[in-house]
Amino acid sequence: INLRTVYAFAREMYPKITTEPIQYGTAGFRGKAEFLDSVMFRMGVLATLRSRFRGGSVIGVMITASHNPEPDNGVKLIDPKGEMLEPSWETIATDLVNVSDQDLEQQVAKIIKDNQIDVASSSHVYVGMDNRYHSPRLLKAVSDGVIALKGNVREFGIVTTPMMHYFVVSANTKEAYGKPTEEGYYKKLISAFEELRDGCLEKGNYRNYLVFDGANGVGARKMLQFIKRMNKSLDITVINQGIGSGKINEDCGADYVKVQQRPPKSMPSVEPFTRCVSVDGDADRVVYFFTDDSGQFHLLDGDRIATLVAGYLMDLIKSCEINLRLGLVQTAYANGASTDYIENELKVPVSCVPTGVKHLHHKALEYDVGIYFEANGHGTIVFSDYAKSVIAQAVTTNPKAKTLLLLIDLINETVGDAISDMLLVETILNHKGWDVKDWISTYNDLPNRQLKIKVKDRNVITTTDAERICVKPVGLQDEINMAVSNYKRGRAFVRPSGTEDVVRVYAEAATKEDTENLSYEVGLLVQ
Ligand code: 16G
Ligand code: ZN
Repeated sequence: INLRTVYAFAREMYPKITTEPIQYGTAGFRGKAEFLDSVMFRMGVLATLRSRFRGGSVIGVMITASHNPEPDNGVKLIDPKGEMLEPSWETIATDLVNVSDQDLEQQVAKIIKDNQIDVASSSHVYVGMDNRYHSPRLLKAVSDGVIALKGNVREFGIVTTPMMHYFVVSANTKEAYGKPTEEGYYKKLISAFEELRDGCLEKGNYRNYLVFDGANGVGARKMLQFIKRMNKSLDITVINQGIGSGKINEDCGADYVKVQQRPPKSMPSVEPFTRCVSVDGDADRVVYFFTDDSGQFHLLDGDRIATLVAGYLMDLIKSCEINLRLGLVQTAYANGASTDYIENELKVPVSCVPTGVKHLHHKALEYDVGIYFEANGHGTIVFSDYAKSVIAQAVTTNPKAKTLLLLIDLINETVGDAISDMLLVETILNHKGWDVKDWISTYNDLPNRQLKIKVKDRNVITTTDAERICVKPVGLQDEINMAVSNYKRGRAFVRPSGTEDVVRVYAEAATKEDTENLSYEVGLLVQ
């Protein structure tokens, strides 16, 4: 490979137009789309090198800015087993993206040398994008980066983030996981879902109807595809389909619903207690909500999904008479009431880790059945190889174990998947004969509030104990403790955001008023 061509190509087609440093953060590179062309080209280059480094395994590249506003875009790399890019390569990525066009050739040579990459070996990169209008342009830049280094690129067009993770895993496991195509993905999920329904569409309080808010993103398009292929096993109205004037994530979607604690602005009027689902712009997060007969809004977020799933799986495992270690992983954002419920009622072990999917996923792998969810609705369930073999064995003696086997197929283990998670929740509610009233009555959420505080340098705040304790600036934690001690069931923490230039404040307490006051007080301490 002639690196000179790479350099010439980059300078001509994808010049770096800003010297503002950019960092590979919790969710890859994010920023205003107009500054990302050179980032994308270089990430195409990096994915090619990463694939060679991993012996030719498929590496995924997803172009999306998830729940960010429409003018933003972003990119993240997916490692061979569907996991997030290895941390040491995050640094390599950051360095590569920040060098000048002049230094690009040298930097690429350095990566090759440092990692002893055989540039003549084969390389495979899969690339997909969300439906932002600038995504196709950025996707071309990634592909050009792959081609510049003579790698193989396969473009998947508009897909959800979890679909990309699925494609990468299926390809790298020789299709044991399913076919690495869009149809393969639909087929895997829909066949498991319909078999789990077993022709029983409604049961007890469970009704088959729901409203799906697609956030004007790719999740809406894919849900329409699901509906076409499903045998009417769910009756779904899709809103915020991304047609017309609606912008991605604007006044709708999982982030809006969760943070604003209200339905999307475009919500049609529906019967009270109708199940509604919101996903984010790239469909890797999901929350449920409903409005009761007095017009009051109720949220069923990631914590609710986690507790529903944990309770159900625990019962199912028990009834199959098998012994598997089940555990749940949360972050500091989990509602205190959900943690109490899991520990004291469900008696499932809970651990708390720092924000970001990679931390949750990693911890969940320590259990036979590891359930992880962020309160914002991102999560999934991972089954160890041991668990899978025990379940497969149990099927021969206990027909109930078949349900577990089908659930494994329904769940996208590689990463949180809004649509797969939704089908899982629908399955559990259907099996239990539950409506949203039954679901929400399992415990009472503590009122909670999140604030964003703009500061000069958010990195002056450092934390420990899964972000629950503030280490620096010295003394701040004592002040937070003082504030918290004045409120019944009070809890609060502060942490620097990994995706925005702000400090985040979280507070919860016994009453709404107390929560408002506590968050305000803690916010003042940070400023
Ligand atoms: C990213 C993370 C998400 C986390 C969020 C926190 C991944 C794939 N995504 O979107 O899990 O909740 O960042 O953002 O890890 P913050 O640091 O700005 O609060
Ligand atoms: Zn997302």
